[in-house]
Amino acid sequence: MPVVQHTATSVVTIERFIIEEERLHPTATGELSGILYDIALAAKMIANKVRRAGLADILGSTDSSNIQGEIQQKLDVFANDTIVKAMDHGGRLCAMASEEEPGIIPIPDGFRTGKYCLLFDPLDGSSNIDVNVPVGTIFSVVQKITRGRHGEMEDMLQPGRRQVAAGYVIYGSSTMLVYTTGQGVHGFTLDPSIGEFLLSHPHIRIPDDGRYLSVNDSYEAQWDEPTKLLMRKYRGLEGGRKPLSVRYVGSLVADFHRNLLGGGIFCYPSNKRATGGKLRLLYEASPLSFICEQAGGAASNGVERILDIQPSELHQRVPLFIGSKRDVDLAVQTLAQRSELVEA
Ligand code: P6P
Repeated sequence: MPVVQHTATSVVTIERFIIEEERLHPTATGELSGILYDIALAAKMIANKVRRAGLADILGSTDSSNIQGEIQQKLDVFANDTIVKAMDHGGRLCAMASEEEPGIIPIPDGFRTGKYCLLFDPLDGSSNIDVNVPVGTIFSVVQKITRGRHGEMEDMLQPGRRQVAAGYVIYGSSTMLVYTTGQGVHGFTLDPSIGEFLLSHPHIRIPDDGRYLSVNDSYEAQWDEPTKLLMRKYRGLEGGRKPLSVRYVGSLVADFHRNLLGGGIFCYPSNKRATGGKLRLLYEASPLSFICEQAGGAASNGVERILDIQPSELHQRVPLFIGSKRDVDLAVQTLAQRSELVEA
């Protein structure tokens, strides 16, 4: 199926790109396009708030009685509510799930429902806002598999390979929306002067020859021996590989986005205190893994492909090794020693 051909010099809004992509699918109903439009709208509203978070103290008198700390603490709640309000009445969704809410977010009675479910982390890494580190929104779209109008837990607990769309917004030096619908990965940069996301990174491919290693090695004492060996290999201390440069800002979307463009690997291994890892499967690891694979990379929990994991709980955590395929393969190969140690 031919993909939409644009270059970085084409002036293409995300709305136009979505329509052109939709035309490549004769059976498309436009519902998925509508979801992507609404996510872009919510992203603009969140970007507007995040961009001014540091000024809340000054703007508090004009903006509201909020003080900086209060707005910062509430930014992830604001982001959550903005997405829910932008998405709940469009008639394309049958349910939502958010990192901010314990259970399924139903579509209110009186609103039309659709055939898709949206799972999202409204503002990942929000604790970084007060030190001006980029934060992000991550989203995943799956098709309803149960009968009836409203989404159920079974609709949410689908393996990542069943996603129909996934993306993230990074609120950094510029605001970018990066998404895939299975036809490659495309990035759009917000031009705040006209309030439009413009195509800036068509057909993103992750470099095979990775440059970066992103890992919080303050947990080294908590890692098992194969994990410690793997990090020594990435650093060129073992196995003769060219050492990777360590870059870690502690904000998943920022670390992932840099490695997607520059090549390399992001690792959040299991450790003695977080035996199942820290990051969430359904609305963090799974959508980023769909994007990474569509860009030519790979993603694993150290044993199996992230997109093949059958979820059992809405907020379940997972160890994550995601990035350039060669670097992920090295993780799986090195961590396989765990089973050898167990069998020995
Ligand atoms: P640690 C932010 O709190 C977050 O959820 C991700 O954005 C980030 O990758 C990770 O946690 C950082 O965790 O344990 O290194 O502080």
